[in-house]
Amino acid sequence: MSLKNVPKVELHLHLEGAAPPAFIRGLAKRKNMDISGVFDADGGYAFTDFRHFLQVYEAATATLQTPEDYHRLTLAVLEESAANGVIYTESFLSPDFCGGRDVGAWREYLHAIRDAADQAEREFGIVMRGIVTCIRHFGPEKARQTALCAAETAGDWLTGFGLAGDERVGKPKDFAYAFDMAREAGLRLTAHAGEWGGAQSVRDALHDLRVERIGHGVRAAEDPALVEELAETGTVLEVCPGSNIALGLFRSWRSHPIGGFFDKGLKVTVSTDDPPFFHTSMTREYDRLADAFGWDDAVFTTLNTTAVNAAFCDDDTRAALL
Ligand code: ES4
Ligand code: ZN
Repeated sequence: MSLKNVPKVELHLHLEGAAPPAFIRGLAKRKNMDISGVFDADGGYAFTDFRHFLQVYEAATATLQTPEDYHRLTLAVLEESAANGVIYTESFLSPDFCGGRDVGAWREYLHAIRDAADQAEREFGIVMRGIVTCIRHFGPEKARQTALCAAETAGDWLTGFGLAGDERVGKPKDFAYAFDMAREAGLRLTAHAGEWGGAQSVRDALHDLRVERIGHGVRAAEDPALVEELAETGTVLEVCPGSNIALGLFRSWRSHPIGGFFDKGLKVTVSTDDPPFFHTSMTREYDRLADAFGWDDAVFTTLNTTAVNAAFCDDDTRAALL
């Protein structure tokens, strides 16, 4: 049985990372760009580990060069999400890739993405909101410029600010200024932590950036006191099990910590991260979790209610999802 038609809420999706390989191949061909190293023999994305993944991601993203490219990308991504039963999605958007952190250029990219999101809502019934993300391995100065782009466009659609990229580079504290700027602008906050860094990395994101959600957070499982803190503070985890398994962080679905986290009452949600890169979809995530942990519709309803309550949208939008 497939859980394809179960309504799903996704909080952690990188827009460029959701680009179908054929879409990127088509753009590269039209622009006469040679990005053959990006693909494997089957035409999928090819990478060996997380660092290589980030390089391939950036090489594929180099084909996206105009607001119109992002308009088409957003429509394609949302159509695919809706086909998997996703009714609401929060997507990470990167001014680094959309106009090189120039506020004026960023406004044009954001306008195109929003326009595509409005069209997708009318045509496919899926609701999208945006989270501007800075990229850790690009450094704190670029993060500040990214936060300025976010602050200038904050509102009812661009609702959050986040930190992605290589968790092994730098410390959350280096990004505190950018996060303070985003918080001042009314943006809600999340950060990737506890994926390539351990429990201390999650603590640092919580205490130094004061985020209300953590992207991944799965390595908190190594520290029972931190699990306790996550439970007590009601921190929401954007867990992406298929991504973790594809990148070799855990060997199997059954050994993934999401099962134990749920049993302990942590606020867990399920997302795909970068679905074509990890050969996954929201349907596959749900199907594998059902197989691994015996989760039924009641569990998935709990996960989705948690996700709706943790979504960075306004309360009217939230109420329509519950
Ligand atoms: C990421 Cl910068 C970036 N892009 C896509 N997926 C990611 N995961 C962590 N950082
Ligand atoms: Zn991610």
